[in-house]
Amino acid sequence: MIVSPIMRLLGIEHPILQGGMAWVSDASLASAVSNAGGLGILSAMSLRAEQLRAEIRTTRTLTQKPFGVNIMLMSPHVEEVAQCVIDEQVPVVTTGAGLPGKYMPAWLEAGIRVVPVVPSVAIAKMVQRSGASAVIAEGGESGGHVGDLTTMALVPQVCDAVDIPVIAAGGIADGRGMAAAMMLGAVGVQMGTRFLVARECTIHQTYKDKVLAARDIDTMATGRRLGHPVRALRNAFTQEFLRREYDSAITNEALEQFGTGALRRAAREGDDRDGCFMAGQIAALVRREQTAREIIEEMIAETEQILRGASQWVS
Ligand code: TUI
Repeated sequence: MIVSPIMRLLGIEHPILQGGMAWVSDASLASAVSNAGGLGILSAMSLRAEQLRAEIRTTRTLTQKPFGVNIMLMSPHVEEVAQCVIDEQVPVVTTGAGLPGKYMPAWLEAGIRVVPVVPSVAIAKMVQRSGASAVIAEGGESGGHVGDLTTMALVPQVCDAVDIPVIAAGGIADGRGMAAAMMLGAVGVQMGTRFLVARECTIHQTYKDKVLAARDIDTMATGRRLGHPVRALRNAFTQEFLRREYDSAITNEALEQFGTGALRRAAREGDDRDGCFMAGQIAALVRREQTAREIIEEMIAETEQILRGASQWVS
């Protein structure tokens, strides 16, 4: 068993969070992770409040355990989903792709534990001041919307800068990564890419197959020009996006428009020409489909073995 202060804080049995991934993290995946003792997280992505409410209620029929909702702060419906998590008494909210400050007082008032994803020390300090219970320090190895710093550089700097627990994310897919994150000062990990291939993950099989077949150099980040680079598996879509990104005749609005709907096409339709298959740099470490429980139990067993063996380096 691995013991960590976030187990008590979040009401979980293992310090592993499942990332809230748009078009991926639904009631099926989140409930499976929570039932296995981790923290399953639903993605509010660009849902309307009524759609999120339905997903939250479905999750409650599938698990008695705590779960979270990830709110993507660039969503056009952020105001209504921010209220929805209060109405539905969701125990944990994680945020991404922006600053949650505006919503914090109402969430704290409702007794919600807020755990923002942060890409830098400055933002970690800011969310600590506004009442975050913990932070997820996510390095740019991760899939989706990425920050500049690597997990290796970011996690210890965030740990030094804040007094609240730090969870590491980005580039972690096995016990080696989890043990290393704990050596950097993290009290747990959040994983996205490894859970893409969980049996309970409902994405298109083509997406899973692409993750399972990926090599180390098969992801790339596109969209720097727009100020929010996104890491995904290289394919026809990322090639074309990159070409347009370097074409000064194409406006930012047209480039945004080109990206719209691409993640849905990947996750729901398995569209390898026009879909954006977001995944982290450790996709190549993910080699087989397993249940969420198998993933979590294997992670914990490997981490335990590595942490127990760590004293071999000291005489
Ligand atoms: O949010 C993520 N990963 C995501 S969001 C997403 S959907 C999307 N699609 C297209 C463009 C943008 C988003 C796909 N993957 N991870 C958490 C994360 N948060 N990574 C980085 C940040 C972040 C960045 C800036 C958090 C706070 C922040 O504040 C600074 C600011 O200026 O808002």
